Amino acid sequence: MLSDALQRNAKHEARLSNIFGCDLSAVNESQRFLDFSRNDRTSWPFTENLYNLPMPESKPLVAIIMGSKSDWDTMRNAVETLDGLGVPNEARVLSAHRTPDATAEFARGAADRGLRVIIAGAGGAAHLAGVIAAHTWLPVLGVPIQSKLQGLDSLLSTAQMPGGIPVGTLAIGEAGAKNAALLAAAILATSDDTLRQKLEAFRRKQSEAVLSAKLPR
Ligand code: RP5
Repeated sequence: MLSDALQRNAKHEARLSNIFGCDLSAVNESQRFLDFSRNDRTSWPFTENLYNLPMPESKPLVAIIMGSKSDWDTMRNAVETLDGLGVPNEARVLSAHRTPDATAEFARGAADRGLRVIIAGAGGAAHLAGVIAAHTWLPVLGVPIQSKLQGLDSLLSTAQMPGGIPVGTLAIGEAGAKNAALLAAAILATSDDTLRQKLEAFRRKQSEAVLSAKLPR
């Protein structure tokens, strides 16, 4: 059973290393013992730990909303990045035009449910992030999804909010989803030292990976 859990963790780490663009095993290894010795299992970066114990439910701090199930391949980068940093999150599909009432209801109740940052990804005439931002004071980060117009329509619809209701807009596509998660984590890290240390460790590993890159020649 332990070896199964180890294998699953190794697979998970390999997938996250791919997303983060560097080898996270060293970061995770030291963090694992730090977290476990502090009994701080809310920041455990995996849904299952080495002892195959289920994670306790922790209240989501970040919501990842997407306009359609077809956005998942992009937005999963945000979810997996937050998971990798141990940030409790929830993800769901809500559409500003197909489910307008449910979208407004979600946004109005988000802060009271304990959410602290909302990430919204949408494509085309992408008004989802702006509509959500209109109904909450929480910071809203927008991810323009690749579209038939290469995501330029999504980028402009998300970024070009008239003054008064801000949407912090990231890059088009996967990089934007990943950066939205890193930015959400940075916002939370202003009042969470453990998370700040994880972000700093991630930056160090990323720099090391760049400096030790071997070119194919
Ligand atoms: C938007 O329309 C979604 O965010 C998605 O990017 C785009 C296309 O949606 P589907 O027609 O694939 O559901 O609302």
